[in-house]
Amino acid sequence: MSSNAAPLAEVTAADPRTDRYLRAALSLPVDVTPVWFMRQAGRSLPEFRAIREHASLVEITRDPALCAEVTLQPVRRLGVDAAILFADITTPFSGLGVDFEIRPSVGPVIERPIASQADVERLRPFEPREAVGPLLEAIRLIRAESPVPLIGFAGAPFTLACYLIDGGPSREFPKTRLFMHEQPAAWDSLMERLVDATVAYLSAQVVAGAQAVQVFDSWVGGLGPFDYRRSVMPWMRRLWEGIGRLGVPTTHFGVGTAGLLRLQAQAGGDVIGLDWRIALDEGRALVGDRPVQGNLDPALLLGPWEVVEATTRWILNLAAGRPGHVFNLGHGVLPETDADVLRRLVDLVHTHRFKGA
Ligand code: 1CP
Repeated sequence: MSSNAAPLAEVTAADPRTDRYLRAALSLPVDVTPVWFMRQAGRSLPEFRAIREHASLVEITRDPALCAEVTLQPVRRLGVDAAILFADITTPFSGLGVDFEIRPSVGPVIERPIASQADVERLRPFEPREAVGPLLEAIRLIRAESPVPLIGFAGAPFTLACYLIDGGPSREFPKTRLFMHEQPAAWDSLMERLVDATVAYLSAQVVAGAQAVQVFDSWVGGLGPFDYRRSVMPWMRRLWEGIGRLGVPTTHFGVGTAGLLRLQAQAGGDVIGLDWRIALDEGRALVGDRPVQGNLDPALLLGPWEVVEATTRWILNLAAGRPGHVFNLGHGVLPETDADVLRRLVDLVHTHRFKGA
């Protein structure tokens, strides 16, 4: 831990939630398993939808007080053990000179997708203060108010490239995968720029007060191990060399990554994310017994509570009461999820006791 971060020294004992998440991320013993949810802000919370009626996502990220409020809503309502900064993985794009919009019920859409080396060269170097000043101010406000640690985040270079090259949401990202092979030099210069921008972005978040960071490589599970090793992993190593120096716990997340977990762990990250397609103990073994985060199927929360409870207890028993598990969903909260079910799930995780094998 570097002196500028000191997350454990800063937390107080006033609220038992204060340091569970950070301790688990560092494989230290905890009183109960910490829990938070990817995409916990927004969508399923009525108080978020009320704000969203008069402010767009981009407007919220440019208004520090509103951004802090939206970030803290799930902490208050759900009792989770960490807050995640309210922003999108595409938020830094404007600082790179990329025009985009976030379309309701669609997601990010890029005005002029990247198709060539010349397009890559038009990207501007990322200057955090200029690009995301209000977001950094929001981090300071959140830190002053939050009873739980704040997680900063960024998209991983591959997942960002999926939007920059394919131009919008897709599950297969065919243009990105072709670009990688047809224009390898342009791919490498795009990756280099995105790594540098992401290190600068996450460093600025930590300097502003983020106590942990998570890198979302949401769509990397679409690649086979050969492509990952050749075209993505060297850049992820470089990314982790940069953010490993920040002195805060880091989480490496992806979806559909059962076949890549070993390589992802080699690339870096203190905590490795597991989706729901692999048993927690098997995933943990694949990542060399490193701390893991996950791994409940988000779709289960739309169904009978008995199934949510049984699966959650199964996951917690596979974690076996050993340090180094952060409970989460295997991917983001689905928009139709009932906030009361999320609250009930937090209570279940906090009250579950591992009874031994
Ligand atoms: O708790 C939170 O919701 C925190 C804020 C947050 C985060 C962490 C948002 C707000 N987006 C993200 C990350 C994000 N965005 C990821 C990584 C996590 C994941 O895999 O889910 C990805 C892939 C995106 C891209 C994105 N932005 C999508 C998915 C599109 C696709 O390809 O399927 C969507 C729908 C958005 C828009 C968006 N981002 C966030 C919100 C609340 C919304 C909804 C739109 C709105 O309210 O205007």
